[in-house]
Amino acid sequence: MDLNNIMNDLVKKHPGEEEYHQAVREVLESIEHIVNEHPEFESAGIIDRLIEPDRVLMFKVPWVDDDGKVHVNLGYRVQFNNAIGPYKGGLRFHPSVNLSILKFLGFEQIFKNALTTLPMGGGKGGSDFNPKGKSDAEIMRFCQAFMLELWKLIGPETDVPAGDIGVGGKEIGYLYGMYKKLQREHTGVLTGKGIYWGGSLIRPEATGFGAVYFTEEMLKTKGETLKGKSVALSGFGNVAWGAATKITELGGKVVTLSGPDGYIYDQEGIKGEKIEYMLELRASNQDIVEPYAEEFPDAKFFPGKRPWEVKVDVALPCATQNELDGNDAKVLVDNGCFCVAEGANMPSTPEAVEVFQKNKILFGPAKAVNAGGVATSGLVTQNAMKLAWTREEVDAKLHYIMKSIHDSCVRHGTRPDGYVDYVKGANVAGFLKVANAMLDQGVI
Ligand code: NDP
Ligand code: 2IT
Repeated sequence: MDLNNIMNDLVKKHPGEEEYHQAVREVLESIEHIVNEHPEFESAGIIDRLIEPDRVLMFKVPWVDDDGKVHVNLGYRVQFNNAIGPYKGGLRFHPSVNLSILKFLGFEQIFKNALTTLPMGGGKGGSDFNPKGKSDAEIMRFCQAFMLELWKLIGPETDVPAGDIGVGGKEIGYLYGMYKKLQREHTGVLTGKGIYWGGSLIRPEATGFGAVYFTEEMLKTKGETLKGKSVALSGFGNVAWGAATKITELGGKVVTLSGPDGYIYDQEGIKGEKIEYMLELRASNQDIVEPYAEEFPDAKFFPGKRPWEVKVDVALPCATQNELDGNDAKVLVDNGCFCVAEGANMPSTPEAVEVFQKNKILFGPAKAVNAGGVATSGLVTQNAMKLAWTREEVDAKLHYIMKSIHDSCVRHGTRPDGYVDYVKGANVAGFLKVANAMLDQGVI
């Protein structure tokens, strides 16, 4: 396999789609040796077929605001690969959304979903709609208009969307309501639903909880636990909230959270009512974390800065892609941070990953660390009996899946000197499963 040729071709075909190129390069770099050992992958064109999505669907979403003004946003669904199951992946509503971002997320989702051990393919979708500052009625009208196009493309055995940045339980509710009206049936076509109408307990917490379970497994390999450790978190959304809850429960101390406006440092620890306050911040749709420092005067707000300058033992980036660069990584390592786990998708730049791995600290990549969210969704869609599992049952299954993902990473990523390259481990384990399924199914 000629990595440079493949990448040059991809860049030529899709110029400017940098996040997409970044995600593909990272995977190909770590599976190159496997592909070279398997001539059957080469002759079946597995790599060429894997790096292009099956299809990209794009549509306009016209909607009317509270003042009667008409707006037009772009809507997308990228159905990337369904070798091992129906396309599955979240919807992101954020002004930065474009094809490059959705293709990177859809591509990552293929391997993440394969790692969960459940039969789910990879996809992603969303819109450049900005929920910030919108009324509930506007969000509802937007979701309804979005679903008016999306419903033709999805189905419980075809493609099962869920939430991501800007899409939580509220938006899933509006989207599902419209789907049900158009399709005239209740089906498991979306995950992240409300608990009274088919949703699962623990799903809102699952990504954050799973990320912390994975972190604990990594720490265990060094004879460590989270107890007494200081932790820097970024973001203040769904994933950051779940992670803060579980870290605190396990005896760790979360000292930062962040938003696009800057970060909060709270040396007393972000716990109890302070974690619940994060939900209020998100619900306010204001897009800022500064009010935290007004509510809790022990905390300090650092405008325009990122939390990676704080001295901590463990860091969990939980906001968005490329939010932690090479310099941030150096500062973290110099300050004694020895474990980084990616709650968000691709939050570390390639330079940052290099710094972590060169310094041989524990580094867990997103597709392994944050797979608990989609895994919990997958469990529920499998639960065709429509039984409602208890909190404990879902949590135990989630815990088990995160441990088995960690085992796969160790199996495929341990270097001769004993250092575990979790990036390689996750990529190889996910790739092998998908590539073998594609081989079995012929050229389609
Ligand atoms: P939320 O919308 O609940 O929160 C996202 C957080 O990131 C918010 O604090 C948001 O602030 C912040 N953010 C978004 N863009 C930027 C930016 N450009 N700069 C700084 N901060 C930013 O989303 P989630 O918590 O669900 O998602 C967080 C990350 O986790 C994403 O990378 C997502 O893909 C990933 N993830 C989510 C899963 C899930 O189940 N929800 C599962 C696996 C991964 P604001 O929105 O105000 O800009
Ligand atoms: O990035 C992700 O894994 C998600 N946003 C969750 C996807 C899902 O289908 O639950």
